[in-house]
Amino acid sequence: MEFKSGFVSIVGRPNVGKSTLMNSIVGEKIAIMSDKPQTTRNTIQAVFTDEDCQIVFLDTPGIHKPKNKLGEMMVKSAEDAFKNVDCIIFVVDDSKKIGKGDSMIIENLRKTKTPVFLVINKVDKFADKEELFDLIKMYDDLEVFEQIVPTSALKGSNVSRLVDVIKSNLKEGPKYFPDYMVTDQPERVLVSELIREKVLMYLNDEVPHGVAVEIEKMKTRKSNDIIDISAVIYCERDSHKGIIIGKNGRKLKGIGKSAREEIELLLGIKVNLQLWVKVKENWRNSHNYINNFGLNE
Ligand code: GDP
Ligand code: MG
Ligand code: K
Repeated sequence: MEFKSGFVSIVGRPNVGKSTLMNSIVGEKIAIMSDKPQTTRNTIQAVFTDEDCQIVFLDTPGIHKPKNKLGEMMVKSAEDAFKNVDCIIFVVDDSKKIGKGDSMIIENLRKTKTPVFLVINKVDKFADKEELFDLIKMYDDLEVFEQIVPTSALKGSNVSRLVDVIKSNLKEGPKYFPDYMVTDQPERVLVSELIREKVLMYLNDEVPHGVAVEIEKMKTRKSNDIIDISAVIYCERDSHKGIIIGKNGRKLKGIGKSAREEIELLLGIKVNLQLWVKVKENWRNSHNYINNFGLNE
């Protein structure tokens, strides 16, 4: 069976039960990474791993009402963050009306091409099924959500259904993290994944799947205004290497430029990106090798 993995954005107002939901999904398997106050960055909230898949949950800061210029920039970067995930989970609770904050989020979600799933949490609070059906209908009428999953994160009801829905939306991919979380540098993983995404985008399926990215160096300069990143793009054949580099290095340049721009958005700092292409046959068969991607110094 192929291993599937991917990144999922989790979005929703405070108090709807996002943290409780993450806890319920990952259970004892892995620690919740963070419940930080808003920053401009996307942070890893939790990682779910089982025999055949790994789901990396990211929270998406700055999607709420922009209050000023900085706020607007954060919203922009949140919108961009939506493009780099496999799906978006929007969490609401048992509230009968859609508030202003949620409306803003929903209008943002409507614009994205990424599939959006709605979780209606706290269903244990409903006195009868009719109330839930009414709410499902209200959200369904918006025509924004691919699927609607009612859950009670507190009681653990229907949480496995949500995992199945996410799973069915993931593509084949590596295990970014070991079964137990060891990294304190999830950003490395995000950066390497971003570069990999750009490589695949530029290749148009010419080198399907046989590409991995390892971050060799990621260090902020003393001046604190620029980060130097060097990364190796691994492929399986010499011919692939040629394709990735392109005529006069043009393809690699394009990959580097668009990766750099998105990493700058992700990290909120100027990036100096160096990319190298190396051939490593059968890297896919080496499990340890994959686990180390983006994780070692
Ligand atoms: P977050 O701010 O979205 O991360 O929300 P939290 O996970 O911190 O939950 C906010 C509050 O809602 C806490 O008191 C939770 O115990 C409660 N809560 C979360 N999920 C449920 C649920 O399914 N049912 C009920 N009744 N309460 C819940
Ligand atoms: Mg929380
Ligand atoms: K959508």
